[in-house]
Amino acid sequence: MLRILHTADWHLGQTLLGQPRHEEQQRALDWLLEIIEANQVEALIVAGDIFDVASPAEDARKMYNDYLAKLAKSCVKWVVIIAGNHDSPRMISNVKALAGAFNIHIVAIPAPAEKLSDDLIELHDPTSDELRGVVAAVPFLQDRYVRSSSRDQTLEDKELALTAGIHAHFDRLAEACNAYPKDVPVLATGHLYATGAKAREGQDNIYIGNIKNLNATQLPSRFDYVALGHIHRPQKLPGAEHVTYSGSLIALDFLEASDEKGVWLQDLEAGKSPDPQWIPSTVVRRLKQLSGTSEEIIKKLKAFGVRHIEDEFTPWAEAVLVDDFADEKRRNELRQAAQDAGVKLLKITRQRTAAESTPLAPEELEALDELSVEEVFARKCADVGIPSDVQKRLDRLFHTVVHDARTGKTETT
Ligand SMILES: [Mn+2]
Repeated sequence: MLRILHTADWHLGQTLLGQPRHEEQQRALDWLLEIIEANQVEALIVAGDIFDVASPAEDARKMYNDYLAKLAKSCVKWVVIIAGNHDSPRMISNVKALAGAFNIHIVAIPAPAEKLSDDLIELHDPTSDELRGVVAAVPFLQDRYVRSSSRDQTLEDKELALTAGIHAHFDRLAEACNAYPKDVPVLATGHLYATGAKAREGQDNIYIGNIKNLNATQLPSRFDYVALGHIHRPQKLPGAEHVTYSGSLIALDFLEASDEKGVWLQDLEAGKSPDPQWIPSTVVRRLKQLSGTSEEIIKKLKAFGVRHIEDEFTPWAEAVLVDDFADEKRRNELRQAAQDAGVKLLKITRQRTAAESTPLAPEELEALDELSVEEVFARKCADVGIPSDVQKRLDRLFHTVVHDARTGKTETT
């Protein structure tokens, strides 16, 4: 039996509407260490997105390095870390050799077919050298690693080739694992979007080449457990309950606030269906979007503040004015009410009414700087008259490009 803990999507260095999350992230990592010690975890799996951006700030890098040092001193015998789409493979591998000396294995770029065994992490007991388990580590698979493209391929052909390439990668790893004795548990870890996974609306940049990239029910049976990252909502996949997402460690934005955060604890035995135990995190900052007229929002702010008056972290809110003006007087009233309620108000926006959202006559043209880039793109597409199925794909591609530009990523997915 091998006791593992599965976490992912730390997004160290993330900020929300300009607010740093450093303190919460540090507390969440400390909590994780407490869970590790309390349960005498043997192997920790971190399924990608260690950092929020490819070039994280200095304090986020320090948090990562310091944490690896703490893990090295903990009861954990092995750590396996893979790169997610937010991570710069080179950046998270900076300490690969040093970490490797402490049984912390970082896999950032998938090994080429002829060196596939590099991505099979053998968990040898540090004392007895007994082989206790194997981890097939699959970092975020960029298009170019799994698919050879040709110019005359249609978009559909490319998507199919990509999915086939990703499955082939997992299949090859499982096949290589057949060399190990049958009683050695094997788990896989990856960072991608599996069919059937429920992502919250609007989580951007989740596809590789626009599609759900993995069919969990078709993964090789040699994998006793599959620890995934990428989707921020924790879940077991329907029809393949040994395939799970741990979700992000803290709620990364207002839309994730209603999801519980935590980690999966799992005692792994070869050939036995796993029954991962969910451990909810106790490190929580309450985030809430409050909408209505300014009067309604003020009431909601008070109730929200009272509910969380004892919380470790000041609750954060975003106010969305509906059917009301967003003049300076109302904004000041909202700010004051938030302050009195012990709530930090990060943003005040106003929802456009249906009448305002209809296309404008030329004489009412808005200034370009009043529109978001998404709005400009949507209107341009509407002008051109693009079929709806093509539009969906275009939207995804556009969001990927905008997201990468905003997060400073140079490699698009
Ligand atoms: Mn992520």
